[in-house]
Amino acid sequence: VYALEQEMAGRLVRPDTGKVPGRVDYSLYVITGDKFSRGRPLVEVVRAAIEGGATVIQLREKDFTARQLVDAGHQLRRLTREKGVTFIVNDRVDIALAVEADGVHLGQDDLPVGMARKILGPGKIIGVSTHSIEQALEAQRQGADYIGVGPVFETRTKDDVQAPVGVDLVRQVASVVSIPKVAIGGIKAYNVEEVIAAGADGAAVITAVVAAEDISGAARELRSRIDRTRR
Ligand code: 3NM
Repeated sequence: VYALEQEMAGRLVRPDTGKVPGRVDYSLYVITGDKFSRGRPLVEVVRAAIEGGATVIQLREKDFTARQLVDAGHQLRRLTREKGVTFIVNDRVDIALAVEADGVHLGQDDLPVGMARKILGPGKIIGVSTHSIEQALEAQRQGADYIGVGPVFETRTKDDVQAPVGVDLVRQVASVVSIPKVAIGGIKAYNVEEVIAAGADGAAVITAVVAAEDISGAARELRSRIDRTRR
């Protein structure tokens, strides 16, 4: 029985993170945004976010070269591994693999989930940005591990962002989609409880954390409101 248990544990627990896939804590999902961080080094911003309670970190730097992404990715991988935090790379399946990230986050115009899975191999997390019920259901059908739903509120952080979808879309998605869903877009301490109450498994933020003067304090405030509201 012991040997069997060991074998099962070996299959279920990922050797790189010690985490069980599908058992990721999406509560406070912090995305980098170097240009909003007031010149503070990326790795220090992320360190403070984790200290405040971030459970997932996503490297998302649209203006970085591949070389810069690899350098930042290695630093963030080292830090997140040390802290036991999930690490996701935006858009770039190649960079995610190169830096041994836990997974990749894909937009509607990026690689389809199946193709990303084929490249990444088993055991990696694939997230997809969705902006409607149809896209949410399609991402689930394609085998995404989690989805982003947004922009829930008005945000100017993303260049090509669409009109806010509102908390109602989070509620509708939560009622029909069974994979984890993370609300995103304009989420702050004063409105985070609404999205969690609507059924989101977590809140994803850029500026609420990375642009804050007190990064760990901002993360801690969000995290405590999320934990308090979760059903
Ligand atoms: N994706 P902030 S909204 C990166 O709707 C991103 O898919 C969105 O930044 C989506 O927390 C968004 O500063 C920007 O509003 C989130």
